[in-house]
Amino acid sequence: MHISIVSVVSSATQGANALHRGRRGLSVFVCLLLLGLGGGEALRAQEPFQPRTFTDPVTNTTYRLERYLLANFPVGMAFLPDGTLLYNEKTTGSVRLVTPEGRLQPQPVLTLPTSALQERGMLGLAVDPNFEQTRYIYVVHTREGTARDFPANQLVRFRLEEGRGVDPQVLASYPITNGSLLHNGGNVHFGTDGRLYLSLGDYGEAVHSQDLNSPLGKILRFQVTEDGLIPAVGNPYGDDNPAYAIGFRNPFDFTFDALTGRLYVSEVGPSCDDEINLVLPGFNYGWRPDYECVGTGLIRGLTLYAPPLLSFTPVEAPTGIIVYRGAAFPAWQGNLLFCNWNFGDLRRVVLSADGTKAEAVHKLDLGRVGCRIDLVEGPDGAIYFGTVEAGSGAIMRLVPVTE
Ligand SMILES: [Ca+2]
Ligand SMILES: [Ca+2]
Repeated sequence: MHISIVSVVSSATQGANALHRGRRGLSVFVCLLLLGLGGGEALRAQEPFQPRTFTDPVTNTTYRLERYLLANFPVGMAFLPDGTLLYNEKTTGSVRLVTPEGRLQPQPVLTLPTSALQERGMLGLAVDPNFEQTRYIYVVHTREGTARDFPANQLVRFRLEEGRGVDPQVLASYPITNGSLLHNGGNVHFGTDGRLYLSLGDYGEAVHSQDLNSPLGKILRFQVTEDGLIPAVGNPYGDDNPAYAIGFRNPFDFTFDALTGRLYVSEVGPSCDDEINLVLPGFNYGWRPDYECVGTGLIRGLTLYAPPLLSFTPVEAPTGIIVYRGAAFPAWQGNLLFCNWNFGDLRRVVLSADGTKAEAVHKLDLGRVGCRIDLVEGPDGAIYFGTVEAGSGAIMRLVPVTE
């Protein structure tokens, strides 16, 4: 890495507030990374975790919080159809495999040389919708810069063969020409339409978010072919433009409701206006230079502006997000669940029947454990999430308690 903080600061254009927030984000991140390396914390991580039982008072749902396994900064997770769990280690560039019985495969599936400073790293992870035929897995990671090339966020596809990742292929590469360490976005998921969606942050320059010729600050939609990616037919800004929705700052994660196909995104705002958005094709989500905090109000002068479902000030940095459709917690069916980096809260949002409004926001008690990063529903309906406490981190899960 040859990027200095000074160059990041001088290249950022979105004002003092955003910079302030960027620095604060950095210090939290660095502190947690240091905690991960600390001997005392690492020792504590070796102690068995005592499962705890909690009750959601609103739905009278009782759940047990368990530690599934210790894991190093598990920022992306995805289950295979057979119950195998794959997860990304943000800082090492590795993809790891956990058998359906819960045993970690000693060898990583794959390790890609990765720049993991601040918000960079091995980030997004997705399983091909036809995995049983194709064996394809997709990841988004930040490739180091070289003497000739800028660092870049890359979408890489590989085949999973007997626990190993083979034939990695770079499908898309988005160079970080300003050297920014922040706002990578960097998540990948497949829609219920079978298309591949990718989120990219603004790399610290809000002007990209409104520029239809830039992939940054967008949610992109592609059709996957044997050879690679092409913009999906029917995309709202033209068949040759991958942009699906614009005006994002740092869309950290997104999810599709398996029942309705609706797309929801967690969007990390500046020193105000962290958001959960319902994403519709061709709509503008408002992030731009000289952004002023509006909460759920309207922004003048933008066509097709879509206000968020939820807006948070003071900010909490929303991260992993799902719409729960499992059988294990019937009372939470169709609820939107998301975590936040700043406080480690797991929030449960009751959506309107058509999924277009948030009717209530609750918090699920996790004791002192923080739900900091990714969140997925297991094939058993249990809810899995990544934390960075207890040394370098762990994958925790909520399982139902029935008398
Ligand atoms: Ca917005
Ligand atoms: Ca996710």
